[in-house]
Amino acid sequence: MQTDIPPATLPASAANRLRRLLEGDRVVRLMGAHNALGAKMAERAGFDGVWSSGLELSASYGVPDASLVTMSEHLVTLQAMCYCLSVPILADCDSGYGDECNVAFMVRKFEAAGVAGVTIEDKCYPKRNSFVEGPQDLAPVDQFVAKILSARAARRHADFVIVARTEALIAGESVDEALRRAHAYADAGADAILFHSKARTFGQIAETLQLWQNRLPVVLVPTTYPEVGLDELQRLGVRIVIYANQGLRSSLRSVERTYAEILRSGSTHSVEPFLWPLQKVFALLDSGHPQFGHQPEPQPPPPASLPPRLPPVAAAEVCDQLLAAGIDFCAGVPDSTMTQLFLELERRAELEYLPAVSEEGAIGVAVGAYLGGRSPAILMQNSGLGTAVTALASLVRPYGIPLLLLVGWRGVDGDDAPEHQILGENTLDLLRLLGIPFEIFDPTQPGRGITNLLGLARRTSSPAALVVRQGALK
Ligand code: SPV
Ligand code: MG
Repeated sequence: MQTDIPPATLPASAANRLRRLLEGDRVVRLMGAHNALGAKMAERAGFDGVWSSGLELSASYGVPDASLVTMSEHLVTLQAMCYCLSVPILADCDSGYGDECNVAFMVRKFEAAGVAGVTIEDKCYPKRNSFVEGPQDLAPVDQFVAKILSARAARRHADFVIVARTEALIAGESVDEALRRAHAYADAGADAILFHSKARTFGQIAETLQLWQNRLPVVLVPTTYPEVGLDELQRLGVRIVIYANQGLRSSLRSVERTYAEILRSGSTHSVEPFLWPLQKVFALLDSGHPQFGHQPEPQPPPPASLPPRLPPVAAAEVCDQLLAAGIDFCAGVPDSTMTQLFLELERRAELEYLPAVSEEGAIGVAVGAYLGGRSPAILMQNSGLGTAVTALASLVRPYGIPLLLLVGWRGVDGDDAPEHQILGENTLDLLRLLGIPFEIFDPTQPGRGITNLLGLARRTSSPAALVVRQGALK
């Protein structure tokens, strides 16, 4: 039977892709991950591939990086990663999960799962993480050579990459010993050598590389010498750089802060601005999944065009509304957008107004007033919002002060001095970034924004901003 279906072309295998990267002429960047989600994030960010880090994997089980997580558990993780990734994975296989028989079994399993290559290190089983205090037991060279030979014999395709990692420098041995081992591993047929070091500077590795003369491609993990840049690595001919655990450490830090803030504030409101929207999570999960295809991630909406300016409202009316909402104290730095309001405040005996020389100072005074039982509002220009970032982020937000901000919005309506333009364009984003809810002041309903925002500020124990355009007050 004749068909006109073209022959299927299989994409290059992961091993082939890693092999080609290894043979290319630029440093290949791998990012550590311990599950498919982290691996997807690495791919999405643009890394060339993924390092299935033993430390991260152990951490995901909540246990030390000490050969406790089994080969099969690693395999399950790798299968999940391979299912949804296009970039290749280099698996961190510790010391090979046993002797050379275990290495052969592992290579077969990992290669079949779609992994591009393995790294095996010359330490005794069980291994301990390279950076923990205490002794590090190196395996005899011939024992490790047997593992390399076994890995080579077990792989089904010659593209499958075998990286031999020497821990000689980690174990306190000399550069000469590291090189002696590396040469033995090269003789045994390793495809690349990983020289691991826990030195705080690049000097030890630089010396090693100079003497190694790129006999085989070099892989580095610059965890303890993080200042070494890509240019330097490129200059020295390094082929792969592994950022082994920065993903784990950054999520731990972020999670720690988020959890503490939820417990402190009694709600999730204040952390919302720092979280991915669920739609973005869904799009990440859909991407690369055959059933769902690639959903483009939602992009932030383009800046909404501003509605036309409305006729101004009398500043006296705004003062009345502030009083009606319970505001009894104002502090601020004069701003031409709200000149009439500042003048009105100075006339009102029942609404105490304290001019300040800086927005931070005004916030400090207002917080003091609040703690003394007053109900304060702050008036400032949007340029002052920049000055006040520290006070807002370090004082008002963490201490849960329900502060109403009236922010004059210069630089947005196109007819202002050029020095106001950048902050004008970014005022709303700056408020979003600080997690401060806002409304744009509507002169036709002067009480609405004040009541809404003050209510919100009091309910959520956080600041809220009313953004006032030029020409809104008279
Ligand atoms: C890992 O990420 O597990 C590694 C690198 O092997 S290190 O933690 O530096 O040993
Ligand atoms: Mg490891």
